Amino acid sequence: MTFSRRNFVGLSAALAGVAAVSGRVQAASIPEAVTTTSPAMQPPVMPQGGQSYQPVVTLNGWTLPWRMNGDWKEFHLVAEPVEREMAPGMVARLWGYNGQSPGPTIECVEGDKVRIFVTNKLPEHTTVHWHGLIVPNGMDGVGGLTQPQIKPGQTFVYEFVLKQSGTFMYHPHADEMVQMAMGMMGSFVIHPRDPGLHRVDRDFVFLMQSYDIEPGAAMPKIMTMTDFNLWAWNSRVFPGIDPLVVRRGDRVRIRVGNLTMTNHPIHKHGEPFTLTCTDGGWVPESARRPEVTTDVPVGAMRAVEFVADELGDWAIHCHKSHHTMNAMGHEVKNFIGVNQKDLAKTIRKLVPDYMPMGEKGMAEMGEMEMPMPDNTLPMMTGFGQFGPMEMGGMFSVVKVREGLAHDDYKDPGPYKNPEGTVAYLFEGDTGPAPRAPNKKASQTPSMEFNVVKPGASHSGKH
Ligand SMILES: [Cu+2]
Repeated sequence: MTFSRRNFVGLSAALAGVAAVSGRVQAASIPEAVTTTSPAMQPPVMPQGGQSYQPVVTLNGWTLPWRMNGDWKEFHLVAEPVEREMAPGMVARLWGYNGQSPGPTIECVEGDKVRIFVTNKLPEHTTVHWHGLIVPNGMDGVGGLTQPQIKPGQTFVYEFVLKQSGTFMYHPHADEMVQMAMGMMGSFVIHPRDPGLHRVDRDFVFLMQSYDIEPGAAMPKIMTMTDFNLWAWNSRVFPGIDPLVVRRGDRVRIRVGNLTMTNHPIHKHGEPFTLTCTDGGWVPESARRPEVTTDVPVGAMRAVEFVADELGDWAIHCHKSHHTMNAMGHEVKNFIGVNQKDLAKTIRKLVPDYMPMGEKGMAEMGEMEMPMPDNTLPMMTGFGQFGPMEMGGMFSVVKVREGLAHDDYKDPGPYKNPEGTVAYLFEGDTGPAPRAPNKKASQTPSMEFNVVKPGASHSGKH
């Protein structure tokens, strides 16, 4: 059954008078604010009350439990300062909801009547905007424009009926620059009322953040506009991001939202995917096309789907190479091809354990995991079964395995490649060594240049 707009308007008009009154009476009791301090991925919350859908799994996150009050689904969000482990070895002091940043995922069904209590435990006022949702104007959460701000200590109530299905998010619309830079956001997923529509076997969701946290510090700098040093998925960076574990043959959806200051081309290895949903709704079949990278613009969400046919450990990452690195990236110069031996000797007189870096590229940093100040992460890190991975930031792995239980999201460990299917070292005769440049020949330039002296008349030769 689909929920037609006309039925819907009739229904809500009929209920409007009643709902306005009973809403306030019902809202007199606040549901418990469930909270968590763990960055570990929590199992999905199975549908209740006769509803049917494949629940989403939030990477390194969780789904907010609700209670039924009459026919209203009631949630309680608490905006508050939180501590978030971004990866083992680094904890950030952020702002979020219900103990974590991002906040818990709100998961509903098209047609649900939702009542969301928002308690403000921040030191300043806030609001919540329901990004992409069609709500009455006064529920849109734009501080000053559609409601008074929620002052510290106050609780506000948002009430609306969900008219759409798809992929959405929530975030403050009050002192946005600060509050989003501090990590305040969460996913909002609405399943179609018809459980057969857009059905998948596994459904993942995460939001992207950028932080500027100096090595050794824990608070993000909120004035940064471009030079962020931590690129995060659900306020985690590689190797702290959960793998996306799927069973071979599963139809898989990955929903990604972007609340950073730049776009992120999200790229998956393995098999192509199809863009099926944005925060504006479902993409019509006729407009879908296969891709292996989908760009997620600022302030947008994208959902892609694929059937996981190919077994293995398939990388999924932002294709901007600086976004798959962690902090310390800015001050590093390019030393490729520079012999630093003499320089190193001189510096070691002043700094005994100075080590020159980057002579042959940066890969050696991934291998060594240099000593660092407390509470920061290596720029390039992570180890796979074949060695250092030299990654950070927005990177994870889609792990496709045979015969998993349908609700098994545990990391199955590294993929066991069938014999003879891994790139291997050539051990035969490599033939003559690459020709060394011939001194005599090198005196002749390999390219000809026409030098035109300033002031001299141009010869007209092209
Ligand atoms: Cu990126």
